[in-house]
Amino acid sequence: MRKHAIFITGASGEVGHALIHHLAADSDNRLLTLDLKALPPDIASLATHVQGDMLDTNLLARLVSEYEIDTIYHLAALLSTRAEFSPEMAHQVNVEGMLTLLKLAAEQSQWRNRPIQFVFPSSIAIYGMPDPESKALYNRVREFEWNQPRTMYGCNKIYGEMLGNYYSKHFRQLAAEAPVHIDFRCVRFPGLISAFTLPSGGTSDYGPEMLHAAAKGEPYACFVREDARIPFMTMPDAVRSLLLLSHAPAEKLTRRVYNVTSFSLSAGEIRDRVLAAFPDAQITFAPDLKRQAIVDSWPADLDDSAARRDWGWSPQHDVDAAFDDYLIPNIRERYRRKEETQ
Ligand code: AKB
Repeated sequence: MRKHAIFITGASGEVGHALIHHLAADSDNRLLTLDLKALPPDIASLATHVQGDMLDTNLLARLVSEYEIDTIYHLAALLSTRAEFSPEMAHQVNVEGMLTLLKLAAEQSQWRNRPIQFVFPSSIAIYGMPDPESKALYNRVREFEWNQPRTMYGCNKIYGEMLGNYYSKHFRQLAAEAPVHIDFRCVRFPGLISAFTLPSGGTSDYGPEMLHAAAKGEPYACFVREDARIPFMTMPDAVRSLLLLSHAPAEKLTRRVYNVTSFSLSAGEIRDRVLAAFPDAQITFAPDLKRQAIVDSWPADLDDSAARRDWGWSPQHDVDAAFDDYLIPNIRERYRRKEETQ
C-alpha cells in the first residue's frame, strides 16, 4: 500500500527548513521532501528526502508510485537577483517546475478522486511600482494593484499564481474527463528574516545579511540606500501563515492569493535596530543601483486585511517582538554556539 505524505519541494531552502521543523512536530505527518541539495543536518532525520530535480518526470513518477501525496508545498524557486542573471533558467525552474507540480497534483487528484491541496509562496516581487512618487502615495498595496513586475522572478511568480488559479478552477473546462480537484492556496510574502538561516539569491537579502554580519562581528556594506523601504516578516510568521492558510476552512476563503506581512522598515531603520543590539557593528551603505531599482519597484508595505478577515491571519512578531524576542536573542545564541564549537 502506498504511504500518505506531505510533499515539499525546495525543502533545503530557508522556508523549507523552518516548515519541516513545524510539520515534523506532528507525528501524524509523513514528510517527503525534494531538493537538488541534501537537507541540512539538523532536519535530515525529520523527512524522507530525495535529492533530485523536480523537472525529472521519471523521478516524480517513481515518487507517486510509492506515495499518496495529500498536500504539496511547492517552495522551490530561483529568487529575484539570481533569476536576473539566468532568466531562462529561472523560467524553467519557476514556471516549468510549477506546471510539473500542478500536473502531478492533477494526476493524484484524478487517480484518487479527491482534492489535493497545493500551497504556494508567492512574493512582493509580483508588484511593480513605476516610480518613487507612486510608491510613496500607494503605501499599502492590495492584492490586485500594481501587478506589473519588473523582474523575471516576479513575472514567474505571478504566472505561477495564475496557473494555480487556473488548475483549481478551470483546468479541463472543455474536456470530457471528470474534473480534477486542486485546492490551490497562495500567500504573497514580503522579505523574510530568519534567526537560523541566511537567504541567497534574493534582493531583500540585505535585511538578514546586515543582522547576521553584525552578530558575527563582520563589516557589512548594504547594497541599497538607507531610505529603501519594503515590508518584512519573521520566518516563524511566514511558516505560520502557510499553515494557517492550509488549515483554513475552504468556505472562508474569498480568494486563492493573499498578501501577508508584518512590518515595514527602511534599510536605515534596520541598521538602527541592529546597532542598538550590536553597537560595534560596522554597517555602511554602498548601493548597487541595479538591485536598488528592483527594491524601489517593490511596495513600501502590503495590505493584508483580506488574510486577516478570511482566515484570522495576524503576525506573532510585530517589529519590536521580531527584533527583541526572536531575532536578536536567537542570532546571538547561534553565533555564540558556533564560536564555542570552533
Ligand atoms: C527575493 O528577494 O527575491 C525574495 C522575495 C522578496 O521574494 N526574498
